[in-house]
Amino acid sequence: MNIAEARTWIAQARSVAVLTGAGISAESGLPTFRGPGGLWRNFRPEELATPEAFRRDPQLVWEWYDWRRSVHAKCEPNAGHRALAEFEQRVQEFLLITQNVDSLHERAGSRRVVHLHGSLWRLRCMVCGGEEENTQVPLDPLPPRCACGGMLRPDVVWFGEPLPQAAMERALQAAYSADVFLVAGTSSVVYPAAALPHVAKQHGARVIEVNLETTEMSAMADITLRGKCGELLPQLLPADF
Ligand code: BV8
Ligand code: ZN
Repeated sequence: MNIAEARTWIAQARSVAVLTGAGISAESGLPTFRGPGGLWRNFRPEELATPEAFRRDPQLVWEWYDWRRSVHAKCEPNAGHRALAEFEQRVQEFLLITQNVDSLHERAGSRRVVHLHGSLWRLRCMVCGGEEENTQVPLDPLPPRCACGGMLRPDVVWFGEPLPQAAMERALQAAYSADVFLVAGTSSVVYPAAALPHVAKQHGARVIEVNLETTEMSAMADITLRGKCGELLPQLLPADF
């Protein structure tokens, strides 16, 4: 496993972009989507994280999100999150792009973070569109209500919904200009996020993957590092100036 070569590429890079998925939060105790523990009351995320499911049974979908918020509230960032926060300090041009809806990257100290799929801690009104940060656990009442009386939804991107335009734009710009594109802790099955390393490679980036297992994009990566984010990411840090 060529960690030394990956570390050299990163040390020589002017611009580094990172895409993370649920795997980077696994060591903090958060279940991933498609791994063990990803089910809730035997529902798969694809069955609940949709506008149709919310329209059909907002109470059920809200119970799932309320449960996830309660689990997230007890979790701490891990060494993988902290290593990426360090990257931001040591790499000239750096952007962290995450599919995760948790706030562990920010709590680890990352500032330049793009959330492609929204946030568990932000709610949006179905009537007036108003958005609010809300960290109340458990939520009461459930479903939560807006001051205008409308029902609030989680401000996350459900399957079949477009990603936030500004977030996707920033992520694409970073993919175009990256010398190194690092993909950590994602199964790379969800689009358009999973397209980002391909875009980076087309624009000349070297692609490094960190994952426990082989994924949909392992074959296109220049280096694949098999192991835990919490153990491998700290080993990829460029030396402190
Ligand atoms: C859109 C937010 C269009 C909500 C999420 C057929 C083919 C291709 C695409 C499609 C298709 N049919 C439909 C689509 C499009 C669809 C899609 O990609 N579906 C997939 C399932 C096939 N995409 C969409 O619908 C997107 N929208 O396309 O809109 C459009 C355009 C204009 C106008 C209208 C519409 C929206 C996608 C966003 C969906 N929302 N989440 C919520 O969280 O509740 S997706 C969900 O999956 C999460 O965001 C998650 O981040 C994401 C990806 O999952 P991962 O993060 O990768 O997690 P996973 O469990 O899968 O994998 C974990 C990995 O970590 C594993 O590889 C594991 O080995 C590894 N790991 C575990 N532990 C560790 C580790 N690695 C290292 N260390 C460890 N310790
Ligand atoms: Zn409202």
